[in-house]
Amino acid sequence: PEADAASAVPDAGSPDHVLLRRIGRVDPLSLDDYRAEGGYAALREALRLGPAGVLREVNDSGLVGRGGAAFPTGRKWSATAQQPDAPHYLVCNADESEPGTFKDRVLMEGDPFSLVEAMTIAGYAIGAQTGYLYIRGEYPRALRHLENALALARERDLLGTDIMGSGFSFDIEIRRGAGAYICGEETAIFGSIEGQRGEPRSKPPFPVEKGLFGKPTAVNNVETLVNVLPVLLMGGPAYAAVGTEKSTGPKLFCLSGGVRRPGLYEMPFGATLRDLVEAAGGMPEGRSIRAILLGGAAGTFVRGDELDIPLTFEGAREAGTSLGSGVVLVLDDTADLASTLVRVAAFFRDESCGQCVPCRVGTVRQEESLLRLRAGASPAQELPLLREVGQAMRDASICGLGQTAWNAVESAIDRLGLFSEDTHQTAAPGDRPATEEAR
Ligand code: L3W
Ligand code: SF4
Repeated sequence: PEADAASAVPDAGSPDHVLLRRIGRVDPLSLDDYRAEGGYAALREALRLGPAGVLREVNDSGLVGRGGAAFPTGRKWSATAQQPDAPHYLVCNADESEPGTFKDRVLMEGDPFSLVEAMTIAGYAIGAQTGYLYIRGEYPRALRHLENALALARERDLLGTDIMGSGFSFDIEIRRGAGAYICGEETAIFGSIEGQRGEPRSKPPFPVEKGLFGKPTAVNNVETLVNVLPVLLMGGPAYAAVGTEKSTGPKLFCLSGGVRRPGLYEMPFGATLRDLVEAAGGMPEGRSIRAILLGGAAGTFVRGDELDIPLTFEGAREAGTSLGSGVVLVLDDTADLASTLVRVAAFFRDESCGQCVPCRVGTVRQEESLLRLRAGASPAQELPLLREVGQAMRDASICGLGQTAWNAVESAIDRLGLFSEDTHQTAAPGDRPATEEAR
């Protein structure tokens, strides 16, 4: 078997894994391997339950989206299934582009049949006959493995007409992105698939009502879809018992930065940041945690002494941050935070689609101000401007890109004390090293 996906999973083969359990254990190119390890049992169960039964299990499971926004999957699927307009479409958002995110890549490279099976179940539940898999163009190995999986599934009547003799017909088409971050926004994907510019559309109407080609569409992230397999195999209520009441099931965390063993970790919701850092071996000798960026470029910084934050949607929210899609980027005490922020701001300036003014202009102004601050400009002069620009982007941008482009910068200023008058560009008072806690 190809070892690449497993090399990103430091504890590959752990008996505690649900989502990652086949990574490194099966040949990702072999349908026989996949079936020997439990593959296609969930689809068989879905066909036994019928679409309404699948919707019931997914609703009971409490599964929420893993792409960052945590919207209830059962509600999204039920709303799509109920639409009188036809046809219905399924879109798998595999345009994994959030800086620091690599979970979907590992799933697609190391266990591609699981996504094909999960998409088939989703199509069945929402009444779709066609699913589009929109994959990031920079993932050639994942693409190759998925193309192979689709071809083998078709050969064995697991895709196409009359799947497993059930009368249900469904197939999947792959579309590749071309390097634009914005094409991971769910409505920009529609434009990209339809042959238009990949630009976000205003919501409402939500995709469940008017999505791809103007038809009812369910858009789900790769990890969300793959979770549907354990939902059906365990049953919705048993799945809901994993994790916490409001954040159910297992979750993938993309841990990068200064820890000893960065990589992809699977943990049930409810573990703390400390648990995750400890699972990765803590910090190297002599290093402490300066800050942790949760949720990627669109996310927020927390301090190194906030390792008790629970890794749940509600716990993160209560702590004034958010999990996003599961990025945990650890910056040690040698990190140049001002330069990290400039890099984040440059990313948003580059990736803004330019459609709306607050984001198109705001991301440029934000970067300029950060460059001035890094060069020693007075925070008293710059910070009010930066805040005003940030608030305008948050309040008036059409889509999540502009709405979140100020998150990391704001949190670095307010939570880490970066650019504060007293400590200009250094640690804030009370921002103590957390090496001991990290171990
Ligand atoms: C029906 C309603 N559907 C909302 C649906 C909506 C969408 C989902 C979430 O998320 C997040 C953002 C980034 N009836 C509905 C409804 N929906 N109300 O629910 O919707 P929304 O608009 O809250 O968010 P979004 O723009 O889809 C994006 C965060 O992700 N993010 C980005 C991650 C990047 C990756 C990646 O690279 N793989 O995931 C980073 O944290 O901040 O919160 O389907 O249609 N009434
Ligand atoms: Fe485009 Fe930015 Fe407006 Fe989103 S917020 S539509 S990325 S200009």
